[in-house]
Amino acid sequence: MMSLTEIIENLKSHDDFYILTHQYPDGDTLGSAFALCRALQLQGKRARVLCPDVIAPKYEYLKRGIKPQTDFEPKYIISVDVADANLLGRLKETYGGIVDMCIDHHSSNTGYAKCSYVDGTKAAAAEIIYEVIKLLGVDFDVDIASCIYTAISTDTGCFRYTNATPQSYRIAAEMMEYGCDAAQINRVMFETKSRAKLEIERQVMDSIEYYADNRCAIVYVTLDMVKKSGINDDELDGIASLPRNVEGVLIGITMRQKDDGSFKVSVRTNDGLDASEFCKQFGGGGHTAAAGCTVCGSLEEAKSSLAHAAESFIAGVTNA
Ligand SMILES: [Mn+2]
Repeated sequence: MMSLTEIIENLKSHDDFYILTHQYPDGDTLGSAFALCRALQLQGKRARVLCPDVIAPKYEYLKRGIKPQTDFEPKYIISVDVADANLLGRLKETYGGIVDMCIDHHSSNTGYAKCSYVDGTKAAAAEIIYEVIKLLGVDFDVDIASCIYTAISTDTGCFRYTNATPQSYRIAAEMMEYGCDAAQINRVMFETKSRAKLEIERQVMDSIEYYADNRCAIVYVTLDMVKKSGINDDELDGIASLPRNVEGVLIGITMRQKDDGSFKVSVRTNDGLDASEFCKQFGGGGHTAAAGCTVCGSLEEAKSSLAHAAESFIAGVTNA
Protein backbone atom coordinates (compact mmCIF):
# COMPACT_ATOMS: atom_id res chain seq x y z
CA MET A 1 0.00 0.00 0.00
CA MET A 2 1.19 3.50 -0.76
CA SER A 3 1.63 6.13 1.96
CA LEU A 4 -0.17 9.46 2.22
CA THR A 5 3.13 11.15 1.34
CA GLU A 6 3.33 9.11 -1.86
CA ILE A 7 -0.24 10.08 -2.72
CA ILE A 8 0.69 13.75 -2.37
CA GLU A 9 3.87 13.28 -4.46
CA ASN A 10 1.86 11.57 -7.19
CA LEU A 11 -0.82 14.25 -7.21
CA LYS A 12 1.78 17.02 -7.33
CA SER A 13 3.87 15.45 -10.08
CA HIS A 14 0.97 14.58 -12.39
CA ASP A 15 -1.71 16.49 -14.27
CA ASP A 16 -4.90 15.81 -16.27
CA PHE A 17 -6.77 13.73 -13.74
CA TYR A 18 -9.88 11.67 -14.18
CA ILE A 19 -11.54 10.87 -10.86
CA LEU A 20 -13.85 7.85 -10.98
CA THR A 21 -16.76 7.12 -8.65
CA HIS A 22 -18.59 3.84 -8.11
CA GLN A 23 -21.89 2.98 -9.74
CA TYR A 24 -25.14 3.80 -7.91
CA PRO A 25 -23.20 6.81 -6.63
CA ASP A 26 -23.70 7.84 -3.01
CA GLY A 27 -22.72 10.88 -0.97
CA ASP A 28 -19.29 9.49 -0.11
CA THR A 29 -18.06 8.56 -3.57
CA LEU A 30 -19.44 11.83 -5.03
CA GLY A 31 -18.37 14.07 -2.14
CA SER A 32 -14.87 12.53 -2.18
CA ALA A 33 -14.56 12.87 -5.96
CA PHE A 34 -15.76 16.47 -6.21
CA ALA A 35 -13.75 17.61 -3.17
CA LEU A 36 -10.59 16.11 -4.65
CA CYS A 37 -11.43 17.48 -8.11
CA ARG A 38 -11.85 21.01 -6.74
CA ALA A 39 -8.67 20.75 -4.67
CA LEU A 40 -6.69 19.67 -7.75
CA GLN A 41 -8.22 22.43 -9.87
CA LEU A 42 -7.28 24.95 -7.17
CA GLN A 43 -3.72 23.64 -7.52
CA GLY A 44 -3.84 24.66 -11.19
CA LYS A 45 -4.37 21.11 -12.43
CA ARG A 46 -6.92 19.84 -14.93
CA ALA A 47 -9.35 17.41 -13.34
CA ARG A 48 -12.82 16.04 -13.94
CA VAL A 49 -15.11 13.60 -12.21
CA LEU A 50 -16.45 10.60 -14.12
CA CYS A 51 -19.49 8.82 -12.71
CA PRO A 52 -20.82 5.65 -14.34
CA ASP A 53 -24.44 6.57 -13.61
CA VAL A 54 -26.60 9.67 -13.75
CA ILE A 55 -26.05 11.81 -10.65
CA ALA A 56 -29.30 12.45 -8.74
CA PRO A 57 -30.42 16.10 -8.63
CA LYS A 58 -30.15 16.15 -4.83
CA TYR A 59 -26.36 15.85 -5.18
CA GLU A 60 -26.11 18.74 -7.66
CA TYR A 61 -24.68 21.14 -5.04
CA LEU A 62 -21.58 18.96 -4.69
CA LYS A 63 -20.47 20.27 -8.11
CA ARG A 64 -20.41 23.89 -6.93
CA GLY A 65 -17.08 25.51 -7.64
CA ILE A 66 -16.02 22.80 -10.10
CA LYS A 67 -14.73 24.20 -13.39
CA PRO A 68 -16.11 22.15 -16.29
CA GLN A 69 -12.96 20.70 -17.83
CA THR A 70 -13.80 18.04 -20.36
CA ASP A 71 -11.55 18.62 -23.37
CA PHE A 72 -8.48 16.70 -22.27
CA GLU A 73 -7.21 13.16 -22.29
CA PRO A 74 -6.54 11.67 -18.85
CA LYS A 75 -2.92 11.18 -17.82
CA TYR A 76 -3.64 9.98 -14.29
CA ILE A 77 -6.71 8.06 -13.17
CA ILE A 78 -7.92 7.98 -9.59
CA SER A 79 -10.84 6.06 -8.11
CA VAL A 80 -12.45 7.03 -4.81
CA ASP A 81 -14.59 4.80 -2.57
CA VAL A 82 -14.47 2.06 -5.25
CA ALA A 83 -13.71 -1.32 -3.65
CA ASP A 84 -13.64 -3.35 -6.88
CA ALA A 85 -13.25 -2.64 -10.59
CA ASN A 86 -16.69 -4.17 -11.19
CA LEU A 87 -18.22 -1.32 -9.19
CA LEU A 88 -17.08 1.06 -11.92
CA GLY A 89 -20.12 -0.10 -13.89
CA ARG A 90 -20.06 1.17 -17.47
CA LEU A 91 -16.64 2.79 -16.85
CA LYS A 92 -15.06 -0.58 -16.09
CA GLU A 93 -14.34 -1.57 -19.65
CA THR A 94 -12.40 1.59 -20.46
CA TYR A 95 -10.77 2.37 -17.12
CA GLY A 96 -11.06 -0.74 -14.92
CA GLY A 97 -7.57 -1.99 -15.81
CA ILE A 98 -5.78 1.36 -15.86
CA VAL A 99 -6.60 3.02 -12.53
CA ASP A 100 -3.37 4.62 -11.27
CA MET A 101 -4.48 5.34 -7.71
CA CYS A 102 -7.32 4.09 -5.58
CA ILE A 103 -8.32 5.85 -2.36
CA ASP A 104 -10.78 3.78 -0.38
CA HIS A 105 -12.05 2.78 3.06
CA HIS A 106 -13.37 -0.72 2.25
CA SER A 107 -11.09 -3.34 3.81
CA SER A 108 -12.46 -5.68 1.15
CA ASN A 109 -10.78 -3.57 -1.58
CA THR A 110 -9.53 -5.97 -4.25
CA GLY A 111 -6.35 -4.06 -5.11
CA TYR A 112 -7.26 -3.58 -8.78
CA ALA A 113 -5.44 -0.23 -9.04
CA LYS A 114 -1.73 0.24 -9.76
CA CYS A 115 -1.42 1.64 -6.26
CA SER A 116 -3.95 1.86 -3.48
CA TYR A 117 -4.45 3.61 -0.19
CA VAL A 118 -7.07 1.74 1.82
CA ASP A 119 -7.92 2.58 5.43
CA GLY A 120 -10.76 0.44 6.76
CA THR A 121 -10.93 2.39 10.01
CA LYS A 122 -12.30 5.45 8.26
CA ALA A 123 -16.06 5.96 8.27
CA ALA A 124 -15.94 7.50 4.81
CA ALA A 125 -13.45 7.66 1.97
CA ALA A 126 -13.81 11.42 2.35
CA GLU A 127 -11.96 11.25 5.68
CA ILE A 128 -8.89 10.19 3.69
CA ILE A 129 -9.60 12.84 1.04
CA TYR A 130 -9.72 15.39 3.87
CA GLU A 131 -6.18 14.43 4.90
CA VAL A 132 -5.01 14.46 1.29
CA ILE A 133 -6.38 17.97 0.71
CA LYS A 134 -4.76 19.18 3.94
CA LEU A 135 -1.40 17.71 2.94
CA LEU A 136 -1.71 19.17 -0.57
CA GLY A 137 -1.81 22.55 1.13
CA VAL A 138 -5.11 23.55 -0.43
CA ASP A 139 -7.25 25.95 1.62
CA PHE A 140 -10.65 24.50 2.43
CA ASP A 141 -13.60 26.56 1.26
CA VAL A 142 -17.35 26.16 1.63
CA ASP A 143 -17.61 24.03 -1.54
CA ILE A 144 -14.98 21.50 -0.49
CA ALA A 145 -16.41 21.55 3.04
CA SER A 146 -19.93 20.75 1.78
CA CYS A 147 -18.56 17.77 -0.17
CA ILE A 148 -16.57 16.35 2.75
CA TYR A 149 -19.40 16.93 5.23
CA THR A 150 -21.96 15.29 2.93
CA ALA A 151 -19.71 12.26 2.41
CA ILE A 152 -19.13 11.65 6.12
CA SER A 153 -22.73 12.32 7.10
CA THR A 154 -24.18 9.99 4.46
CA ASP A 155 -21.73 7.12 5.11
CA THR A 156 -22.40 7.27 8.87
CA GLY A 157 -26.20 7.52 8.48
CA CYS A 158 -26.09 11.05 9.85
CA PHE A 159 -23.47 10.09 12.46
CA ARG A 160 -25.60 7.31 13.91
CA TYR A 161 -23.74 4.19 12.73
CA THR A 162 -20.97 2.38 14.61
CA ASN A 163 -18.45 3.43 11.96
CA ALA A 164 -18.58 7.08 13.08
CA THR A 165 -15.44 7.87 15.07
CA PRO A 166 -14.44 10.91 17.13
CA GLN A 167 -12.38 11.93 14.11
CA SER A 168 -15.50 11.78 11.89
CA TYR A 169 -17.17 14.28 14.20
CA ARG A 170 -14.04 16.45 14.37
CA ILE A 171 -13.76 16.68 10.60
CA ALA A 172 -17.50 17.38 10.30
CA ALA A 173 -17.20 20.15 12.91
CA GLU A 174 -14.29 21.65 11.03
CA MET A 175 -16.31 21.57 7.79
CA MET A 176 -19.07 23.53 9.55
CA GLU A 177 -16.46 26.12 10.47
CA TYR A 178 -15.68 26.44 6.77
CA GLY A 179 -19.31 27.33 6.27
CA CYS A 180 -21.11 24.19 5.08
CA ASP A 181 -24.81 24.18 5.92
CA ALA A 182 -25.04 20.95 7.92
CA ALA A 183 -28.75 21.21 8.72
CA GLN A 184 -29.68 21.81 5.10
CA ILE A 185 -27.42 18.99 3.86
CA ASN A 186 -28.88 16.51 6.36
CA ARG A 187 -32.43 17.53 5.55
CA VAL A 188 -31.85 16.94 1.83
CA MET A 189 -29.93 13.68 2.40
CA PHE A 190 -32.09 12.10 5.10
CA GLU A 191 -35.53 13.64 5.34
CA THR A 192 -36.75 14.82 1.98
CA LYS A 193 -38.26 12.04 -0.08
CA SER A 194 -40.42 11.89 -3.18
CA ARG A 195 -43.92 10.45 -3.09
CA ALA A 196 -42.60 7.64 -5.30
CA LYS A 197 -40.03 6.81 -2.65
CA LEU A 198 -42.63 6.78 0.09
CA GLU A 199 -44.75 4.49 -2.08
CA ILE A 200 -41.88 2.05 -2.70
CA GLU A 201 -41.04 2.03 1.02
CA ARG A 202 -44.63 1.08 1.75
CA GLN A 203 -44.41 -1.83 -0.70
CA VAL A 204 -41.02 -2.89 0.61
CA MET A 205 -42.36 -3.02 4.17
CA ASP A 206 -45.26 -5.07 2.81
CA SER A 207 -42.76 -7.65 1.53
CA ILE A 208 -41.07 -8.22 4.90
CA GLU A 209 -40.57 -11.78 6.12
CA TYR A 210 -38.89 -12.97 9.30
CA TYR A 211 -36.51 -15.88 9.76
CA ALA A 212 -34.18 -17.26 12.42
CA ASP A 213 -36.62 -16.64 15.28
CA ASN A 214 -37.31 -13.09 14.07
CA ARG A 215 -33.64 -12.23 14.19
CA CYS A 216 -33.40 -11.96 10.42
CA ALA A 217 -35.72 -9.82 8.29
CA ILE A 218 -35.78 -9.94 4.51
CA VAL A 219 -37.42 -7.45 2.18
CA TYR A 220 -37.30 -7.18 -1.59
CA VAL A 221 -37.69 -4.70 -4.41
CA THR A 222 -38.60 -6.15 -7.80
CA LEU A 223 -38.17 -4.45 -11.18
CA ASP A 224 -41.94 -4.39 -11.39
CA MET A 225 -42.24 -2.50 -8.08
CA VAL A 226 -39.66 0.02 -9.25
CA LYS A 227 -41.43 0.48 -12.56
CA LYS A 228 -44.87 0.93 -11.01
CA SER A 229 -43.70 3.40 -8.37
CA GLY A 230 -41.88 5.51 -10.96
CA ILE A 231 -38.93 5.86 -8.60
CA ASN A 232 -35.46 6.72 -9.84
CA ASP A 233 -32.78 4.14 -9.26
CA ASP A 234 -30.74 6.49 -7.12
CA GLU A 235 -33.60 7.04 -4.70
CA LEU A 236 -33.39 3.43 -3.59
CA ASP A 237 -30.22 3.81 -1.47
CA GLY A 238 -31.94 4.31 1.88
CA ILE A 239 -34.18 1.27 1.43
CA ALA A 240 -31.43 -1.03 2.66
CA SER A 241 -31.67 0.20 6.24
CA LEU A 242 -35.39 -0.60 6.64
CA PRO A 243 -35.32 -4.28 7.71
CA ARG A 244 -32.56 -3.74 10.26
CA ASN A 245 -34.71 -1.15 12.04
CA VAL A 246 -37.11 -3.77 13.34
CA GLU A 247 -36.67 -4.46 17.03
CA GLY A 248 -34.81 -7.73 17.66
CA VAL A 249 -33.50 -8.05 14.10
CA LEU A 250 -29.77 -8.85 13.91
CA ILE A 251 -29.50 -9.25 10.14
CA GLY A 252 -31.58 -7.07 7.82
CA ILE A 253 -31.48 -8.11 4.19
CA THR A 254 -32.73 -6.10 1.23
CA MET A 255 -32.92 -7.80 -2.14
CA ARG A 256 -33.07 -5.62 -5.19
CA GLN A 257 -33.81 -7.22 -8.54
CA LYS A 258 -31.46 -6.18 -11.33
CA ASP A 259 -32.11 -6.01 -15.06
CA ASP A 260 -30.50 -9.41 -15.64
CA GLY A 261 -32.86 -10.98 -13.08
CA SER A 262 -30.24 -11.49 -10.38
CA PHE A 263 -30.53 -9.75 -7.00
CA LYS A 264 -28.29 -7.08 -5.58
CA VAL A 265 -28.36 -7.86 -1.89
CA SER A 266 -27.70 -5.31 0.85
CA VAL A 267 -27.04 -6.66 4.33
CA ARG A 268 -27.19 -4.51 7.45
CA THR A 269 -26.45 -5.95 10.87
CA ASN A 270 -26.86 -5.05 14.53
CA ASP A 271 -24.94 -5.98 17.68
CA GLY A 272 -21.59 -6.41 15.94
CA LEU A 273 -22.58 -9.25 13.61
CA ASP A 274 -20.20 -9.16 10.65
CA ALA A 275 -22.18 -8.32 7.52
CA SER A 276 -19.05 -8.51 5.42
CA GLU A 277 -18.38 -12.08 6.63
CA PHE A 278 -21.97 -13.01 5.85
CA CYS A 279 -21.74 -11.61 2.31
CA LYS A 280 -18.44 -13.40 1.66
CA GLN A 281 -20.44 -16.64 1.47
CA PHE A 282 -22.07 -15.19 -1.64
CA GLY A 283 -18.89 -13.72 -3.10
CA GLY A 284 -19.52 -10.22 -1.76
CA GLY A 285 -18.07 -8.05 0.97
CA GLY A 286 -18.11 -4.64 2.60
CA HIS A 287 -18.02 -3.34 6.14
CA THR A 288 -18.89 -4.89 9.52
CA ALA A 289 -22.37 -3.40 9.76
CA ALA A 290 -23.08 -2.88 6.06
CA ALA A 291 -22.13 -5.16 3.19
CA GLY A 292 -23.44 -6.47 -0.10
CA CYS A 293 -23.42 -9.33 -2.56
CA THR A 294 -25.21 -10.62 -5.63
CA VAL A 295 -27.48 -13.68 -5.59
CA CYS A 296 -28.90 -15.38 -8.69
CA GLY A 297 -32.07 -17.40 -9.11
CA SER A 298 -35.78 -16.66 -8.80
CA LEU A 299 -37.04 -14.42 -6.03
CA GLU A 300 -38.08 -17.42 -3.92
CA GLU A 301 -34.81 -19.30 -4.54
CA ALA A 302 -32.64 -16.31 -3.74
CA LYS A 303 -34.68 -15.45 -0.67
CA SER A 304 -34.55 -18.97 0.68
CA SER A 305 -30.79 -19.32 0.21
CA LEU A 306 -30.29 -16.00 2.02
CA ALA A 307 -32.69 -17.05 4.79
CA HIS A 308 -30.87 -20.37 5.26
CA ALA A 309 -27.51 -18.65 5.31
CA ALA A 310 -28.80 -16.16 7.89
CA GLU A 311 -30.15 -18.95 10.08
CA SER A 312 -26.81 -20.79 10.17
CA PHE A 313 -24.89 -17.54 10.52
CA ILE A 314 -26.92 -16.41 13.52
CA ALA A 315 -26.79 -19.90 15.05
CA GLY A 316 -22.99 -19.95 14.57
CA VAL A 317 -22.56 -16.58 16.23
CA THR A 318 -24.98 -17.02 19.13
CA ASN A 319 -23.68 -20.52 20.01
CA ALA A 320 -20.08 -19.41 20.01
MN1 LIG B 1 -17.91 5.10 1.34
